[in-house]
Amino acid sequence: MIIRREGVTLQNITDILPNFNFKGDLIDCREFGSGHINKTYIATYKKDDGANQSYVIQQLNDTVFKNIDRLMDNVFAVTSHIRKHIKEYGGDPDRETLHYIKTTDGKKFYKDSQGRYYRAYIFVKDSISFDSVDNAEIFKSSGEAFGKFQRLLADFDADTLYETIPDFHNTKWRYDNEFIPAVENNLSGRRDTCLEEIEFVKAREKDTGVLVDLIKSGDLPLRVTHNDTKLNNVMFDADTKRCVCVIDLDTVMPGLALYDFGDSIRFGANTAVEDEPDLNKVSLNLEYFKAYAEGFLGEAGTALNQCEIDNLAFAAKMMTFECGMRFLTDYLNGDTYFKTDYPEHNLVRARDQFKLVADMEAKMPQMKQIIKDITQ
Ligand code: ADP
Ligand code: GN1
Ligand code: MG
Repeated sequence: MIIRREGVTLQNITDILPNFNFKGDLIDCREFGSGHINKTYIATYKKDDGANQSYVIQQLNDTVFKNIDRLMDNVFAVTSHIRKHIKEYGGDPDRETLHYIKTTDGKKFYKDSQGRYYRAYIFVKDSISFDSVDNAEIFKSSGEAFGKFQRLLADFDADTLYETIPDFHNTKWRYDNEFIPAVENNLSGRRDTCLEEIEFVKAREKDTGVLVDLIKSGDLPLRVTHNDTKLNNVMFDADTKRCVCVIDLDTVMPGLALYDFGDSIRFGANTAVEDEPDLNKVSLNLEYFKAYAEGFLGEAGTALNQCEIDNLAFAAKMMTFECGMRFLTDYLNGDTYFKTDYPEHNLVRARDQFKLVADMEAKMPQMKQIIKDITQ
């Protein structure tokens, strides 16, 4: 069984900071953000000219990511590729892509005496992230950001990318090799508390191979994709509420445009948050679905083939199903992967995702019609 290593405390993160090329005097350092994987801090420095500069420091999760060296090579390669394109179209590369800060000895990450990994980047100036969608415009803007991200990487050589998590969105592989063993092994002893949810997943086994089979048959092309397109992985301008920068590049790998579309819908078109315990509040907001589809397809749409377009609505359901299955797997394994705030957290998240899947199944004809109206 994987044991998650304890993260650093605020007290010792300040001991890590001098290993990076930050400018000025440290005036504040605190934990930040609501990601489920890495441990994120924000440190603010007063520079010699009196202005403040904030940096983001992350302790990387090295049980999830097995080769930090190669992962950081990926993110440096991807950000410099995007930076080049941003310069070409006259954008602001320092604000529109992540800007990594190297260590004082010129490395891409710092490893401490206990073997923990850290990286740092400039806090995207005057930006905020959202954990839920406030209005359709915001969600549409995030669709544009992820669509554009995919477009900017269309000429990136996918063969140079290291697969940070193999089979990340291979739902069939996850079903056979993670979910079923988790049910059988029942490591946490919690199986009896989630029999209904286990049945929900098993009843949809045949769906798990649909996208994988379309890759095998050559109908769906692999592209360089983000693979973790939830709303809080994009930074918005604090004033205009327009998207500025796509972040969290740890899972940029060869994948399907459908994964990026589907995962955004899973998170942002839910009428409730991902871990809402009151399932009456969970449903698919069709207005948000339409807004995101317009934004995403407006930027990336012309590159998509008919098979990709035909499967957009199904992919939204599949990414929601896969994520629910991963939460349930983690609950059965004893919470070894996702950060949790209380013992039932992963089960609550899984139930929320499955309620959303059921609602998407009921609304599938409307979802398909919306895509048709946009693309015809
Ligand atoms: P995780 O993999 O744990 O999700 P992220 O890289 O997404 O980690 O970071 C967690 C949160 O920290 C983000 O949702 C965002 O709010 C904030 N964040 C990360 N990087 C930056 C940045 N460069 N500028 C501003 N905020 C950031
Ligand atoms: C994780 O890192 P974060 O919080 O952005 C996870 C995604 C899940 C998501 C569910 C590397 O994303 O795959 O969809 O939680 N990231 C990884 O909220 O497993
Ligand atoms: Mg994140």
